[in-house]
Amino acid sequence: MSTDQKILVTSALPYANGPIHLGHLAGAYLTADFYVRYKRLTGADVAFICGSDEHGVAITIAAEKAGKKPQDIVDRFHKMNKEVFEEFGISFDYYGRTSSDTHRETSQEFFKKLYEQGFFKKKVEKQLYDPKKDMFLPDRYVKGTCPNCGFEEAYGDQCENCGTSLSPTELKNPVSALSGEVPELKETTHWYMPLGEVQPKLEEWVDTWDGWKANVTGQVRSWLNDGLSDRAATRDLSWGVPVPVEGGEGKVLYVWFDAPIGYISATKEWAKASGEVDKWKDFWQDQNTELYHFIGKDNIVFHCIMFPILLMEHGDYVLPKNVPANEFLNLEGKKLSTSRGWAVWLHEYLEDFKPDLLRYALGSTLPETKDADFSWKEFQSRVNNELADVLGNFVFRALSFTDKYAESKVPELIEPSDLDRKTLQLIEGQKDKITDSLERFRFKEALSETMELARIGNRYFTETEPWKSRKDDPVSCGNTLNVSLQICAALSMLLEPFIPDSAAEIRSQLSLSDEFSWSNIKAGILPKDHNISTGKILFEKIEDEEIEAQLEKLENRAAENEDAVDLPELRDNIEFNDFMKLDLRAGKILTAEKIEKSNKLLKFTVDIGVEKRTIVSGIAKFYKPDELIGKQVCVVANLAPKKLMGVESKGMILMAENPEGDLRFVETDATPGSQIS
Ligand code: B3M
Ligand code: ZN
Repeated sequence: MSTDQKILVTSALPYANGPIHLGHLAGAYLTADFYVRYKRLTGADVAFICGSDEHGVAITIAAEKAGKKPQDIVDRFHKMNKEVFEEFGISFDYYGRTSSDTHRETSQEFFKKLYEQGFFKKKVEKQLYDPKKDMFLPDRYVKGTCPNCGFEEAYGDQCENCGTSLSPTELKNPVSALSGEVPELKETTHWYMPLGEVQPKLEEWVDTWDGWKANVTGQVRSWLNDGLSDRAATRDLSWGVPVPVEGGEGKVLYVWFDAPIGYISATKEWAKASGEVDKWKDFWQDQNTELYHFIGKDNIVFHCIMFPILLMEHGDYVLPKNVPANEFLNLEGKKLSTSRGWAVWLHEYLEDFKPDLLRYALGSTLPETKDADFSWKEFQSRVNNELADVLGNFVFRALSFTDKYAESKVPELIEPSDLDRKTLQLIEGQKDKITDSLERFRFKEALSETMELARIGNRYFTETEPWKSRKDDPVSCGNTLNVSLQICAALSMLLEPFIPDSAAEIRSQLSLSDEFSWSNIKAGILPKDHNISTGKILFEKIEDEEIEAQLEKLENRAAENEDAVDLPELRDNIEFNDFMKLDLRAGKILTAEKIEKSNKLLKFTVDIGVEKRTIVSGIAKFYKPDELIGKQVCVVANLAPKKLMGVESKGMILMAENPEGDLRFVETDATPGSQIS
């Protein structure tokens, strides 16, 4: 049943820095899976590619917060996210990761080719720098006010409020996300993508777009109207794909340069794993391939402007045929927020409910053209009033009636009435509507037209009253069962893209094979005398208590997070010998004074028994010098000396950081000089 049509579908590579939640699903994964499952049934040759985005500041910041190495973070969440997608039935053909060798090679090759073609502009520019942390502050290492919409929590690479992609220096009132300090400017060299120069070429392509969603074209047109500017393709960071050209030492590719190339590297790995090493080329380099990127709206600029420019400049690859981006999903009327605990995590959902229930409920509330809201009450009513009362009820009625009164066989259709015939025609009528909606990426509509067929079946069954005709008009009763069962059979296939487990269950109750194609779906799937099995309840109703428990879980977590107790995770174990290398001593502060020209540093003389030490500490924000004299503190006595604002500091006074970010002394009443162990 294979056609020549090659379709490459990608879903945004989620950062491997946290678990998957409902917002992710509604943005880039569920609709892609609907589409892919449908396309596979049409016989198209489909590759559905995704994977973990394991680079960028989103990862290093998460690692720093957790007191772990970036590799540990990405290993953990790559595994977890891959598994949860699988459990939820997102049918990727391959789930890669951007820390793989193939990816490093592919993205370096890509960069080098553009470099050799003279695409990049090398520039020495001043960039934001955190002197306290001794590092540049690319992307999310800086927060500030968006110059475009005034949102105060914008990141250095993008404003999540209005979607604009930004450079750190464009932010108003920038602060370092690491230290909270106002950054300095320092010179550094980078390779820039001259997006403005290639804008005319991009515009030519944008003009050919056909059938793209208004929310996508609208955003893109507005950026093009503002004019594109140069964007750095490299960063001063140590985590990422090393810049493979001279002068690139110590620098890595910008995460939004390498991540989309991750789609290509994952396709390569998939081809290799399938034993046909070159198969990836059929998908990326054959101009007849249809490439679709499924993403959330915050990724539009990268998939519709930046990555296409890179693909065009490289020249060997196809461009996307469509980017059906979704808007945002809210939760119970509020913006989803992982840090505030306002989210439903997919792995937690799966502990309580089956995948299909959420696939249906979320599929019915997709933020396709505007932001949408998920609520647990609506989830319950979709499951109870639609899945259970309409679909489940209809299939159960048709099958159990056949089981009881027609020896579990499909009765022959004999001289069907007008209503019988019209109802049979509606199967194909609905199928055409569903197909049309799917082709136009209108998934909510496609799903509701599918459920409409179950409604049609239910109404028809009620109207023809087989429980009456059974006694006085057995032929008409047989026709009712035939038509109803044909609807069930069509539903068991039409539902496959949306709720695959339930669709398979209906097919199994109807003794239908799982091997079928979209073109098989028609009015008379079941031949007369086809044996069916006993109808079983497809969907249990969800009780109010179950929904209240979910709401309570959500509220409780939000309340816990309200005080922002953002405690770092425990660090990895160390050996006792490593601990013994520390020389910790009890000390007593003898003098304390401010260091001029610094609003952070205090200079102390500390008696540590064996000697008196000068120690500089960055706690001026939290204490006045006078209140510190006589304080008995803990000191790291063998820390290598370091000069701070011209003063040599010999040792460190131990401080504990409160969740609010205040520093507090670790005090002791031991005699100065006592060893702490
Ligand atoms: N990881 C951003 C995000 O999760 C990013 C997507 C990459 S797609 C190539 O929003
Ligand atoms: Zn903004």
